[in-house]
Amino acid sequence: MKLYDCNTAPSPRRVRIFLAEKGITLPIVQIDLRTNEQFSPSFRAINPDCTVPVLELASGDKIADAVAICRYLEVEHPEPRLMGRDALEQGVTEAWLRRIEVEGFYSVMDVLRNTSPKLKDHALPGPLEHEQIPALAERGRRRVEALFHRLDAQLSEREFITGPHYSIADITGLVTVDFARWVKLAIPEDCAHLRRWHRAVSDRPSAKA
Ligand SMILES: N[C@@H](CCC(=O)N[C@@H](CS)C(=O)NCC(=O)O)C(=O)O
Repeated sequence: MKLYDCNTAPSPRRVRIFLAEKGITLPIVQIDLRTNEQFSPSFRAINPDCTVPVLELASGDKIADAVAICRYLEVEHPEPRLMGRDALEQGVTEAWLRRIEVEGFYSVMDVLRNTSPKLKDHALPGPLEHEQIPALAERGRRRVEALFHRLDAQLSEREFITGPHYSIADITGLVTVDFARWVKLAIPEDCAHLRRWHRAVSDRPSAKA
């Protein structure tokens, strides 16, 4: 089993933190997104979507999606549980994971990809060209700010996003907050609970992954 990664990119960082929390080490192959290695014929053969992360299994099967990789690893290496310990926790964790991903992670991506001159005509990852739409960047900023306040309220009564246990929702939350700095979106001053949580999850050894 090996992981195709890019050590500066946020999507594979979600998997690296998940692996670190599970105590799993894997051979890692770096794909350099800065030099567009993701579009090389050799990497296209591994993932025609031209994105990282990709988990390649000993069988040759490949999983080319961060959350799908985590789900596979959760089944193969159940402890510690990061996606919920029973049906209710699994449902709640999935709901927060998707909220943070859609309203946070993908909104930061909308801001970055619809404003960066380097990504002109590449407003979405992948091999197809997509023009930049500046209004999506504006909407993305508003969605991220709203999510930060929503998370602050959630964390006012809980140690972690879904309750007393650290989960994949915290991993995606951490990666989203750190990714938001790329577009100069910081945790708002009035979000004390979100700040407290961000300090705590950043102090975990896995955050260095
Ligand atoms: N659905 C994929 C998307 C991953 C993704 O967008 N990865 C980015 C890095 S954060 C990428 O590979 N971008 C390549 C590019 O911008 O051309 C997942 O969540 O795993």
